[in-house]
Amino acid sequence: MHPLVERLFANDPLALSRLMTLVENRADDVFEIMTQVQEHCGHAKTVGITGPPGAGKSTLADKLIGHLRKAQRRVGVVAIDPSSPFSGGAVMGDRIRMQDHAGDDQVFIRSLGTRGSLGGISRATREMVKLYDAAGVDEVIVETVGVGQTEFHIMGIAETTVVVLTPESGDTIQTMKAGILEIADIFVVNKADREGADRMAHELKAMLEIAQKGDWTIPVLLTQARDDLGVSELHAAIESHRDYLQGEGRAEERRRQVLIQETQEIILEELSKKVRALSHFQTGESRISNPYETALAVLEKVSL
Ligand SMILES: Nc1nc2c(ncn2[C@@H]2O[C@H](COP(=O)(O)OP(=O)(O)O)[C@@H](O)[C@H]2O)c(=O)[nH]1
Ligand SMILES: [Mg+2]
Repeated sequence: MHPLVERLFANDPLALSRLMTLVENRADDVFEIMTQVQEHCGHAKTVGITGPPGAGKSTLADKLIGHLRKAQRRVGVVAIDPSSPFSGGAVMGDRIRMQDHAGDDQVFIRSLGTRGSLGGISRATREMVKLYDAAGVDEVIVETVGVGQTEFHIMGIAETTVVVLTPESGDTIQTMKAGILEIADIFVVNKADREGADRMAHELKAMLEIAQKGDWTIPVLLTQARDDLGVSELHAAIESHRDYLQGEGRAEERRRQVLIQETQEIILEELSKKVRALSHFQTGESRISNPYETALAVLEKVSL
């Protein structure tokens, strides 16, 4: 077994951290590591928190962690930060906003910079969640910034996706109608201390009436994350959504879909590694006259 995986299973937090770094850097031994880690997964619950920058996602996550800790749950956070190309400086703000739990050895927070392809980010995020899971974490929160691109990929990673908006998000909703409806299991209008929160919630509810998503009624909650108002209701809504997923084979069907998606991601990333290893044209050594012919030559070598 990979020595770090052995230490992970022996509850070594330093091993967890080192494995996270290997995953983030897409190290060569990730494939081997994850093959071993996979056997120990399946326990952790996952929540995705997404929405525009500044909506209060990290503040909300921080308060949610507080509620989960009261329920004796071990918590891991993956904060995906597209503004940060390197992990070192990523989500300093988030670290500050989650510092309520800085001294708690049952709370882990990791950031993931988003250089590389969306597919790669999706796989790396999934793998970080699995590392937490195998390390005995009960609840994994995945925070992603954005409306319409990267957050799309927490679909299939998070069982429950919370979309956080604010009273000022009117334009966001207009431009992304279909997109957010597709990903949201729960809506939160945060900063409800500000004017227009009720109107925003009404607008969302009106939209949801037109586009009902199966037999799960998407709740629209008002929160004031900074003051921990409405967060226990959010926690309860997440629990309800989990109960809903358990019903009528939905969890089973979801697992099946996720496994297919994951397998495709792994194949694509491994293939593209092979292609890169085979292709010296990237270094400018060879002259390409016909890109289709060159591509075919490379593909023929890969498909051995
Ligand atoms: N007025 C108000 N501000 C809030 C509330 N929740 C968070 N904030 C502030 O909004 C800013 C952005 O919060 P943050 O959690 O970093 O947002 P993120 O970018 O979505 O993660 C911070 O200054 C928070 O203190 C709230 O309920 N009301
Ligand atoms: Mg944040």
